[in-house]
Amino acid sequence: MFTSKLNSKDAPVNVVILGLDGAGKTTLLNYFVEGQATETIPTAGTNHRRMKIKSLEINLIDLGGRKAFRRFWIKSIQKSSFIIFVIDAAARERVTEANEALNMALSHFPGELPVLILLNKQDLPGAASMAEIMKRLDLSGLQERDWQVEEISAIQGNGVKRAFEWIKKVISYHHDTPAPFIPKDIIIFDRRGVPVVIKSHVFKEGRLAAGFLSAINSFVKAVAHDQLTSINMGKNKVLFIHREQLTGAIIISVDDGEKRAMDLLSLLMDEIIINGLENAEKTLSKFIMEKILDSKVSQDV
Ligand code: G3D
Ligand code: MG
Repeated sequence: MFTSKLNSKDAPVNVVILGLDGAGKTTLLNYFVEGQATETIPTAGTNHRRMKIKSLEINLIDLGGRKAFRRFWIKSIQKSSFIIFVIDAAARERVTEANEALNMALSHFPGELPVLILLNKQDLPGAASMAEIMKRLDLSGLQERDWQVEEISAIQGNGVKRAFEWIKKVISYHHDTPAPFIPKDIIIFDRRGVPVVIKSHVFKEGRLAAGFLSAINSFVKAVAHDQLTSINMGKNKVLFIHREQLTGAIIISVDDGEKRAMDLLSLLMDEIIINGLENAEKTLSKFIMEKILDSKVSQDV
């Protein structure tokens, strides 16, 4: 879910900053955005700030932390992909209350989304250590997540850069999913080595030079089918799968991942076998639309 939220490339990523009133949320937000602490007044509504991490728009939302406001957190939490939870480490008497607020927040936050807990006000002499606070927090809501705890001072900026680096890392990690993988061609041969269906024919792309095609063709005919698993041809690589009298060939660039290609081809061959050879062309077109191209591209084809 995190991945899908972050993959909607046009939409900014919402990061919500939560914590009790006075924990230092607004001070932190200002530090993130301006690189220094600026004076804050207690936040009654919300503060929104935009920033960019690489090409990604980040929408930072700082919500009022007073008890009466906490039920308004839920809507923002549900729209967010990342929670930053700020705890005033110098307010030992409020750690239990902070823990309750944290768990309330987590109960509305999908279980695979990341959480950063910041133990703020480390500049104050009486601030509790990470070990002390961790002992008092119920962290069961974090089990399956990417999560991290950092000690910071939002006023002096200590630890803020480190915390921000973690946010950046997690957000870019989830965002930098590989580009859609589009093989150069897919050819399914029958047991005599005759092509049953070819992707570039289905889409009239004509990407494969005729010579290249016939070379693959002769390879398949010449070599005992089930022994042939891959050949390199210049910048291209052809991978083969043999199944139930059919040979599937997928042509990729030598830089492409073989596993992805083999998984794709294997899936396609299963579908072609299930739907019958006579429907191979239809099965291939549908497969390309649904499994290879995204819906926008497929409309253009
Ligand atoms: P909130 O947005 O979570 O409610 P604020 O909290 O950012 O408004 O901060 C509440 C108070 O804590 C502010 O002081 C702020 O200066 C102070 N504060 C925030 N971060 C730190 C920190 O790291 N160290 C110290 N010592 N103080 C911090 P005032 O006096 O304006 O109420
Ligand atoms: Mg505030």
